[in-house]
Amino acid sequence: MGTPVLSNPCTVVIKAPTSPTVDIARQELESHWSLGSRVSLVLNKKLRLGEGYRIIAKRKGTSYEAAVHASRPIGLLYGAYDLLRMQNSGTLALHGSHANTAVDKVERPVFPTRMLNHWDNLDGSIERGYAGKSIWKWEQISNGTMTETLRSRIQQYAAANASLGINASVLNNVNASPKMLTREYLDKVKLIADILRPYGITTYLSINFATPMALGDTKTADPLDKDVAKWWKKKAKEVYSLIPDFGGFLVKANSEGQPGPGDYQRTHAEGANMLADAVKSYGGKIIWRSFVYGANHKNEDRVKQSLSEFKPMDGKFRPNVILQSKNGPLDFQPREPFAPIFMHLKKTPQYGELQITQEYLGQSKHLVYLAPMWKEFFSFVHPSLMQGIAAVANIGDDANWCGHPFSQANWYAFGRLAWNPELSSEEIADEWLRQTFSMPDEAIATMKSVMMESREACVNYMMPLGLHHIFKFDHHYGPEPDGFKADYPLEWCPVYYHRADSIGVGFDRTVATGSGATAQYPEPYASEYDNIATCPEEYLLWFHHVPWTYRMKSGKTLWQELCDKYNAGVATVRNHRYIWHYKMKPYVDAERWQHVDTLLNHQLDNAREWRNVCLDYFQTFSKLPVE
Ligand code: GCW
Repeated sequence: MGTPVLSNPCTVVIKAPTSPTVDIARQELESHWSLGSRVSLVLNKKLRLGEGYRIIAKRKGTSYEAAVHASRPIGLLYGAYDLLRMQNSGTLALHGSHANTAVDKVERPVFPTRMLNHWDNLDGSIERGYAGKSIWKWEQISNGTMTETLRSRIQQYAAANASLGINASVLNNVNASPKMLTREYLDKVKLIADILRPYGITTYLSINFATPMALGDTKTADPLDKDVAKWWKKKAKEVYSLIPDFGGFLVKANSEGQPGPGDYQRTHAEGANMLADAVKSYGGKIIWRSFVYGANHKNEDRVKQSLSEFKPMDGKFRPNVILQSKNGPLDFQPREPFAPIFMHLKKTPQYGELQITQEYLGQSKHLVYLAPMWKEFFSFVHPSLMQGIAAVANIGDDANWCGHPFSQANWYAFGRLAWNPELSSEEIADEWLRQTFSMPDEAIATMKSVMMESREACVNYMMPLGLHHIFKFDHHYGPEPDGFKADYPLEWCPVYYHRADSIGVGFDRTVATGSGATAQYPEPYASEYDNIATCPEEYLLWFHHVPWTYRMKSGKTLWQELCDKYNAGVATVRNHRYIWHYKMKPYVDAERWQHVDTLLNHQLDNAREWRNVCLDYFQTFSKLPVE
């Protein structure tokens, strides 16, 4: 967070027992609070606010009197950061008409678990990482110490997360190396966990299900084998002896080549429960991912498979197993209808999994603000259906953490929505812009609309009207609508998803003539999506194979509408580039202005390429003119 260290630090009055967390809160306020000479931190267990806090601030003459009350130290820290956020975004200010002269508010997080999933590998690379290498420099940790550079970087990471209320972090890739659980690495993890702890962040690890066998300690990884269960119990004991408040394990099993209980004809529940028993006495959790396809239900439409797999297991998991599912039924596409699994499992606690790193949304090269996409998800899947919310991080060792200067807004927005999914995308963008740039109100408003339009623009120039997964193989950056490889699984091939032919385009998922995926939705969605006349047009080609000359609500043909959407996407990016290039220069330092300007030029080229490649390709089927 932003303001410079002050020469006259304010006095922080502390009515709380000393603790490392309270100490951080004090230091942050001493260094950055500039609206008053005194601010109080008051711990009162009777308040029963959990991780929450109450802030009381009043403007008196030329300064504010402010106090944070909480029932736990972490509440004081979160409250301190909120005060700074209000200061740095102008909600509290000594001048100006729109600042509040008095605030009295109580804040409590909506999701108990607010978690980042790093897809970081032990060799420093990051799966789907676009902001440099991993921030965990494993080689800089040895013999119980780490370099000062690393310690300070991890502290900054922890502070940034705590300032948003993020309280859990899975350090390594779900495609996990068995080496993660060796003593060598656990000793290093302990040191990281020690840094994250006072910031309220619980450390978790992803595990490879076959770890005991891969390390040569057992002959099998069969979850019902006694030696295997014993190995995991012993390993859990070791982990908890190093990190007593360790969160637990995140598991990707029998998915995209990862080992799992299915290798031994055991169910996901049998696999998860064996691990759950190993960590239970320590209060540990097993977070089991539902992102499974190409296994037991491989002949089904991919979007149906995870529900088919996991619905019969509802009620069969131990209480400390959580099922984690992506927001959409396929895979982090620019737009997907919500994943129906959240409504079907009644006895299993669930986490939602979002993706901050823009694997399918231009990576760190496109300005795409993701809050509107996540709000769309919450508008279908009520937050009360989930005990937690996780997101695949976009953090790397780039100096600006996230690659694209605007990608930071997505990390920020995830944290804010995990705290309170009722916040609007606009509010969050406004807060972020004011804390990130010093711009006059008009420029803030302009950039806010750029951010707000950016995700829809991306959908439009990449795959409008419900098209999905027409990305280039492997890297998922550019378009490859004709993508087909006979030696690849069909569900990795773009042609499998758009199904363009001389009649029309789109994936028929209706009950009568298609894959029947619409039937996995609860009413009223099932009927609405199943019927071409009532299916929302943004999902049209997701659920229906639609004739090229079909009349859309606008009165245009599908083909014309498709062309218009692609063009609209390009036009929006062109306008964003224009705004940044011609209007924002006075308000942004030269380096960031240049960086964003270059990226927007690149994004515009890419948007044109998407449009041209896709329309040229689809035209070979529609045989209709492109205007
Ligand atoms: O989106 C796909 C990615 C894989 C990823 C996988 C998953 C970690 O392309 O890179 O693997 O999803 O979520 O497991």
